[in-house]
Amino acid sequence: MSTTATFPSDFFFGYATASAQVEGAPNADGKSPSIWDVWSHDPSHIKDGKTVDAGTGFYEKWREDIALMKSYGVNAYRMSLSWPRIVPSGKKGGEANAKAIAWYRDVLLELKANGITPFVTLYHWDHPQSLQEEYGGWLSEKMIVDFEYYSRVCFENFGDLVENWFTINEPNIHSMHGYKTGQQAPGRSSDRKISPEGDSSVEHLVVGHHLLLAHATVVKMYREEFKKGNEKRQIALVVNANWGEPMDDTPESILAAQVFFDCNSGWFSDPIVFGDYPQTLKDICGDKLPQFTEEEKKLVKGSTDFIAINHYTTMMIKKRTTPLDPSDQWNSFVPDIETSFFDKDGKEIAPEAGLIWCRTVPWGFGKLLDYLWKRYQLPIYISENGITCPNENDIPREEALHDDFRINYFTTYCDQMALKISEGVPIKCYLAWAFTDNYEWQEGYSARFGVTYIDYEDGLKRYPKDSAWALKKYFEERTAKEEGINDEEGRDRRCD
Ligand code: PNW
Repeated sequence: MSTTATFPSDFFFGYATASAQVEGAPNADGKSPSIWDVWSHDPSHIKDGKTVDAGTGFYEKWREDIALMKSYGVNAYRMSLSWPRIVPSGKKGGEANAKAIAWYRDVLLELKANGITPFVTLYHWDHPQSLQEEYGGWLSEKMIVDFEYYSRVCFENFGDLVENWFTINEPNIHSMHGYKTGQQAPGRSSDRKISPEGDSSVEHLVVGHHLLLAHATVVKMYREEFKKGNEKRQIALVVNANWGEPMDDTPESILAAQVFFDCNSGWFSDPIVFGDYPQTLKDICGDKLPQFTEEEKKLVKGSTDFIAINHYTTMMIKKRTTPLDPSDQWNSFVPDIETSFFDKDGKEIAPEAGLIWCRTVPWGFGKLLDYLWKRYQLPIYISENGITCPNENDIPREEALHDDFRINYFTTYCDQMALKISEGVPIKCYLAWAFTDNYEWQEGYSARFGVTYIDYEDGLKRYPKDSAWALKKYFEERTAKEEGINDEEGRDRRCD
């Protein structure tokens, strides 16, 4: 056994995607429309004016994709299930769609046959449009009952093939962009240029509250009825966690950075570990923030088996001194803090990438990992991490395949993770975003996060980027082999 290896032999390495972003086939086999199917059909909502209809064609190309994934040396894959595919009516008691269930089972069996462990998200932002129309989606607590039913259908039909479940992806981003900034489906906002309906002062808080209760309700059901003493079966909430570094060492900046964490990530990760919202969030939101009853606190507290985070970037934080730009997605929630990619001396902390909100700041990832471990004392799973390269969508394919910018991002971020593991932080899993380029929500297909290039002009053909091979080599060189097994077999066994 290698003694210098950084990652233990049971470490999970792989890629992530989400149903709405890759599957395509919006009407196949009895699927009903999701909020993204409907919302993306208004071209004014999407940067390149394109709909989610095609995705990457995963619904057809899944077998080819799993073979490609396998060639990238992974032992894990994170995917999500489509609620409108599995329960087309969306509703409690609604018929479970046998064709959709059979399709997902085929995918899961193919993963298993290739030694790839599935991590399955129940909800990655694509609920049935009918629930949005009937009662406003997550604005209503009726959604909790319907989500519990849909989740039960999933546990009953896939429970034998899946041990690692995620309930909901990034409730913080979904609440903010779906119901405050209005940049993502269902696109509600107070800004009447964007949305005919919505109240940005409160809806995201109500939605967040219902998402937390829905998550906790499903975790309780899973633990009571489906875990069945099998310690390998686990379930968690996926929280988006960027790092906010104080601009300087003044108490104002240190407090501002704490407020940044509490109001973005702590909003969800505090309740599921400690049973209540962070005090800073309560102070800032006042009576707009719903309160948990004593019973709800008990339900929510401890409702995650580990800390799952999607981490993308780091920003410098200080108390606000300039007028607020209402379109600023981070600052609009917490008006009295300012975020920046420039330090106190005006120096850029990292060069621009392909999208304005994400830059390569690996040291911030290290600080976040320390902070999460200190605060929550639970194992950590990285459920997404990735970047777009500058101009990636504007250059010819041949050039885009040489994505050194992304290789630098992945390897420097993984080095931070390795360092923290060596210091004793229990990090168990690294799932990079994304396996392929895909539908990047309000950016359409114009932002490419994949380690696989998709040629949208030519039959959705797949081309591995250099980063796919670089990350494969990175983990091959640093992962311990199982004792008593030679190298090649050791890697195979690791996937069982
Ligand atoms: C995540 N931010 O969203 C989602 O889980 C994915 O579906 C998405 O494709 C991916 O990250 C890339 O965007 C995020 O502003 C949206 O920091 C916004 C942010 C982070 C993640």
